[in-house]
Amino acid sequence: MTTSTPTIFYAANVFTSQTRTSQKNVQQTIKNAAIVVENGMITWLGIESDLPEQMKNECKTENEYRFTTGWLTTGLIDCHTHLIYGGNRSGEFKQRLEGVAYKEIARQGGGILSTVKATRQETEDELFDSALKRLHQLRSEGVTCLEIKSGYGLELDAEIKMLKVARKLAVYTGLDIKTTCLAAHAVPEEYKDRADDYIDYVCDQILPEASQQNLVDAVDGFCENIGFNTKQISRVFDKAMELGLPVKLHAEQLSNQHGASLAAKYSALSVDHLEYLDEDGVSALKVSGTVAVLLPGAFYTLRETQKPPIEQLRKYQVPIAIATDSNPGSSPCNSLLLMLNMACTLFQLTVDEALMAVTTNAAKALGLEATHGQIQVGMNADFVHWDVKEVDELCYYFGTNPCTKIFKNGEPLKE
Ligand code: DI6
Ligand code: FE
Repeated sequence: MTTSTPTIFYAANVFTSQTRTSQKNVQQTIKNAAIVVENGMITWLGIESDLPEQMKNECKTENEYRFTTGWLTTGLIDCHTHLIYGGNRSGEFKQRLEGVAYKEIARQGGGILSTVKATRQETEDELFDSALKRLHQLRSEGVTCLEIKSGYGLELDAEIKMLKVARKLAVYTGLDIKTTCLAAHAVPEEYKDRADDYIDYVCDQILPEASQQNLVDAVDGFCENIGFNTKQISRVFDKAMELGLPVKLHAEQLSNQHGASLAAKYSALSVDHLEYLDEDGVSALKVSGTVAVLLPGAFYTLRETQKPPIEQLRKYQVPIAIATDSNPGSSPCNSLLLMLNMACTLFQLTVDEALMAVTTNAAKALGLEATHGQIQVGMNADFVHWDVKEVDELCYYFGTNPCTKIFKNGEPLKE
């Protein structure tokens, strides 16, 4: 990379998302701040009056941004999405309104499997186009980094197709996208009643090929009585370890299968959903340093009444992230800001917890904590400017988008 002249961001208010610890110099908010960016990275951060004259002089005026009102935060991170899929499931939405349960629809071959059918039929270009629209919605609210899962292919070619689309979206948009292979999402029709054989196929063919083509950054599974049991998931995880890939897990969403404890044994980056997580599971997460990802959109859509064990997660100091779970079944939602509001209102997260949950902790859920999720020296210069008086308003409003400007690696984001 060539050395460029520095860019300086002046902002009336900065929320840094730095993790509060006993050590000094952790500033979560800075008034009258200056941030110096070189080669896409933050090289100086502090109050404007402390900015060395020499740095100020090195910077050309065209390389200066000044925000005299509002708040600057780091780019938001959506650490759990199923953004790529064919069709939609509004028909099932109507069935659910008439009282048919999500699990029942899945058992009748609808649910995930109906999206699998639609996804297999679409071309790479078709999938790219619909996912790009959803990605634009996320981005318009300040998302600069996200995760995208496969899992609606459930056969080698279709899983590879989805993962390729995810890689292409990253190149096309310039956003940071982590891909996750979720081949162990459901048992496809052609393996009906042969879940173990399907797991053989996932381990022997899908994962090695996806990894070989460098299409996958992590491996996920759906541990549930309508998904896979812990024995089957551990076979998938063993394969992931062999391929040198980190793991995550859809765990305790509809029942307690003790998937979180299993995932912790494999030092999972995250376990996600967690409504039915118990204290043993929470303490296992503490030991492994795994992030608990909460998905209020799925909780809301399925009209779940059991909340994730927030108090216990706090007690054990397990980092909490929030994501959209954007998918056509349980969370047809492309708004991370709405998830912030829902996590506060439905799960009683504090505003501070919620903001950390879509920045610092979401970065950790993707293994990106060294470079993403905070405004701090040494981190990527991904910034969002918000037209709000207090940063709390990001959680307070819903159905409102106060984002005015987005910067990726110190550059204004292209439309
Ligand atoms: N849990 C979810 O919420 C998504 N996948 C999963 O394992 C939803 C999948 C879907 O309904 O399409
Ligand atoms: Fe999910």
